Amino acid sequence: LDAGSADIRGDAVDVDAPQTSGDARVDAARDAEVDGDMDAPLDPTTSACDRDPASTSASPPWGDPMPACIATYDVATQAELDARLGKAIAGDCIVVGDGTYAIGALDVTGNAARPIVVRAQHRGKTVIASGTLTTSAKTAYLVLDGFDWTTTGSLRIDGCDHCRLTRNRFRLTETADMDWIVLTNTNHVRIDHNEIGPKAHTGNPISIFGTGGAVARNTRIDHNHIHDLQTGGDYPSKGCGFNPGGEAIRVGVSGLAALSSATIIEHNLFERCDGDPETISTKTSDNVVRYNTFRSTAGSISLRVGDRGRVCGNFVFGGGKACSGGIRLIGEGHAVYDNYVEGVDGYALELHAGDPTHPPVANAVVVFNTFLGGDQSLYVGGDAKDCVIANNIFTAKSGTLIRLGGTAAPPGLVAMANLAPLGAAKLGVGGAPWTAAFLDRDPSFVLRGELSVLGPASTNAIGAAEGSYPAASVDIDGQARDDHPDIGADELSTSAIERSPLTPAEVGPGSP
Ligand SMILES: [Ca+2]
Ligand SMILES: [Ca+2]
Repeated sequence: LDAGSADIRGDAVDVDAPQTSGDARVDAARDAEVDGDMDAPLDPTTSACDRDPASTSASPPWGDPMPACIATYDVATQAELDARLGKAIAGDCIVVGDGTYAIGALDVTGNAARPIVVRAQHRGKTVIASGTLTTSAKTAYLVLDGFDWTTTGSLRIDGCDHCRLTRNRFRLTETADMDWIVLTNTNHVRIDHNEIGPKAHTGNPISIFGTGGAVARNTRIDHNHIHDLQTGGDYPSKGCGFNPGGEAIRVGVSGLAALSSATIIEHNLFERCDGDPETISTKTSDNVVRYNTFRSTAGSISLRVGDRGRVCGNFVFGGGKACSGGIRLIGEGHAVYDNYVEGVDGYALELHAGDPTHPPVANAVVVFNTFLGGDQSLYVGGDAKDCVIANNIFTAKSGTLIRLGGTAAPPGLVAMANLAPLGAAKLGVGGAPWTAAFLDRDPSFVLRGELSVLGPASTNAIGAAEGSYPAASVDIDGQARDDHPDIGADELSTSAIERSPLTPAEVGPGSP
């Protein structure tokens, strides 16, 4: 897809950015963005999980549905493709025949009503076998749909406004460590319904990055199947992957932590993502990680630095894998609710004390989760400040259920109405507030599919929640909590189940 032509800009006035902006819908969208940028971020402790960060004004996700093509062109050779891209204007759909192609600079400008769509004629049979995709600030509303990416290059998406990578397969050819898809200076990019992996070398399949004091914003990463990330490295004594820089998705770097990137990571399936102890690492603010499923993955959801994150409605099945973990929090104002974590090797929940370069967790609200841990379930750092841990279920198979980083309860901790049936484990802490806030009572789970949920006999959990947490208005199933909420991620309800753990058939290029 090497546009490779100097005449893109001069070929048609429609492609020139200022002229394109004459489209009323584009103007409206851009105005809305500017307005959205000026809104204060949502308070994660009071906003429901399905609300987007204030700055992501594109809802529903852009491209659902995709505007119709104004003109459709079939191409079957590299030369035809390059020629057509060289004169692409808003509303063009370019359908690329089976075969092998090269990618390069792609600076084309569509608009909200008339994107430029470059699509494989037969999904997966058009192979991007060489080259590196680059874009510039001129690129807007470009859609790449259905390609099989095997190139040794990468995707350097810079400056795109509303670009979309959809229903592709990414299995890039690696000869060294490399990031695959890197976003810089973008706004409203969507990466959806792709298959990503396997990946054998260190580096991020998806990196939300920034330059010059800015970070890519309002990215939506949804319905992808991300799997089989490398297991190299030498994590001490565990035999599992540990190569810093191998996160499945990395959002920012520490120097960008104060910036709002408002990334939404939702409805993705992660399987065997073993490249880094952090499967997802967010290093910016106002990010949302929701409704994803993680299986047999040697890492955790880590809000590594940055504030006001939301982690809600995720299913994590560690399968006992070494170095699998649940949710780790550092930074201020995070909200964690409606998550189901089971069978992880590390902590199911970690409220981190921070370190010399990362401030400790503060003002986190962790409510209505089910944490079924391995040897240990909950870690609370000594400097964790003013956090709430309420209405959760914690279990550990053995060992100590709770471990403290300090010698006493951290300052300002509000803990209440958690069920912590001990079985063969010890609570690990004593006195206030622990023994009264982590009750050795059986939730009397029943098995529904692979989930341990409440049943009619779950009297210790049903209606036993305390406090008011309006953000957690629906449970892990997407069912509404009633006026007497139940402890844990599940509310016992007869209403329809809206969400379940994801399977490969429900994500990726071939999914509905
Ligand atoms: Ca109830
Ligand atoms: Ca339920």
